[in-house]
Amino acid sequence: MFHSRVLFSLYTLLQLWTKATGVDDRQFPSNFKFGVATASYQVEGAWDEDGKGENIWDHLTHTTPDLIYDGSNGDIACDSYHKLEEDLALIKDLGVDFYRLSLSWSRILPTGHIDGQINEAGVAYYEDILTKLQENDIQAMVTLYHWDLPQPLQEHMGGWLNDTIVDVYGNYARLAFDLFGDKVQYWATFNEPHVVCQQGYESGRKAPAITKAPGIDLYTCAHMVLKSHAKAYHIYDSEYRATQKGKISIVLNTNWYEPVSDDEKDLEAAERNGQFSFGWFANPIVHGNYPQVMIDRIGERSEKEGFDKSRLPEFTSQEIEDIKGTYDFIGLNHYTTSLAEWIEDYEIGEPSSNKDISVKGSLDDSWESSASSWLKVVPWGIRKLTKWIKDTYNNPEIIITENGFSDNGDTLDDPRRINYYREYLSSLLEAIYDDGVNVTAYTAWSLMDNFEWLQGYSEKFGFYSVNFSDPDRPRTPKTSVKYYKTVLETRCLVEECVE
Ligand code: GBH
Repeated sequence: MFHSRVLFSLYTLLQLWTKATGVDDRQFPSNFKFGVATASYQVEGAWDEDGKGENIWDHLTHTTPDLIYDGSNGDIACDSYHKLEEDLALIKDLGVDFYRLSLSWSRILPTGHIDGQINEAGVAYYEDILTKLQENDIQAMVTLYHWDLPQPLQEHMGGWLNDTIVDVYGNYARLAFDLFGDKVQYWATFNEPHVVCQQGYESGRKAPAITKAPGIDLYTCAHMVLKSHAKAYHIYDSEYRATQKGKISIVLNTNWYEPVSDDEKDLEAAERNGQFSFGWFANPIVHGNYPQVMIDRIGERSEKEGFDKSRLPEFTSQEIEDIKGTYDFIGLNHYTTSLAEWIEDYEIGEPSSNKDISVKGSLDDSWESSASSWLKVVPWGIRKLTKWIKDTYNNPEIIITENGFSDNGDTLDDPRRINYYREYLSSLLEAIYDDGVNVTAYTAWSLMDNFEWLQGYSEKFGFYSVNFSDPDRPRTPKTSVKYYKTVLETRCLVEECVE
């Protein structure tokens, strides 16, 4: 076929180019795993079918479509709810070791509550995916919460601001372990709590888009999320681990924060940035309690602002113990790097989390761009970041749970995506072999183009292109499919390393 020949020669060219650009020629360890990811709201569609309840993304996109770049929503998305066989064929074709997906809470429990109705059709859908993955020897990594909270829990309880959500979430988690745990090798309790809380309850760039108490609500949210995470971890640990033998943790996102200079103050600013983003969650989970720099700074500022206690909630010593150690690995979503520069602390006034951090962030103009304003191609960042995690958090097992590149999807030929993967994976090989970082698996984002939150369908991260104007939502492979397949087959990034 003419088409595939063009793809093939392009690929050969890229391989040749590889030799010239110093891509690492070592092979990934034999037990290293590769996967690919999606998330329920971004791909499933069928937003009100077969008994599914409304969630905060259904609600946000329907009530304030102006917030979404193209006024779109996830009502149909990739229609994955109806295209299980097709999706499975794509996953199989890639040759991945595992597939990372998330459960739509309101598809399983329409009200969010365990004592409401369990939606059998929703359960059957996930049952079906997981069974088929198992039949095909593909492991499952399942995220319990990738941002789609049942709307009733938002409306009647205030979502992640209300303490009672800890038990409500715990019950949902137990049900999921109970129903699906025999087919799940990796569980993630939450996807990116930083985004859930900072964007959901401060910047307003994610549902429920609540912006009314900056510098306060996001910390309350994180407090509840951490307690909910620990709750689910302990339920799994005490009730399911022995029989189901999976691993469970949380997925945290962070940039690498590169100091703008080697001035002591910029180094301090970059470290503080990392503590306020990754450390906010990693410190309680690995070491117990929030990072000291957060406790100190938010405490001091709160006092000066006239609060009678810190805006950062305090854990009881029992809670600190409950949360500490609740990880079997660290799930890391990493896409990009930003620069961190020391600045004078913001003056006391209206609180905000940015003022608490007081670091000036920026991007380097020389870094290659993508279709997402925040995403620059900075491959060495993943090496520095994983080394920092190794050194700061007791050398944990790290699983890269997301990493990927966006373009605007003009063509099926996506050499810039291929380049991104090659360079980031090359840097990861250096982290593994030269820095001794214990990275055991890697997940590309994403299987296919999908609903990119406030960016709607304008930024594409997929290996497969989806035609969103066709009611059938046909999927077509991009050039990067062939690239990722070859990486997975050879477990390496250059031709020469394979005998
Ligand atoms: C991931 O987050 C998500 O898990 C996934 O669902 C998503 O599709 C993927 O990224 C690609 O975006 O709103 O301009 O302030 C990645 C971490 C953190 C990156 C928040 C974007 C906000 C940019 N994200 N960040 S902005």
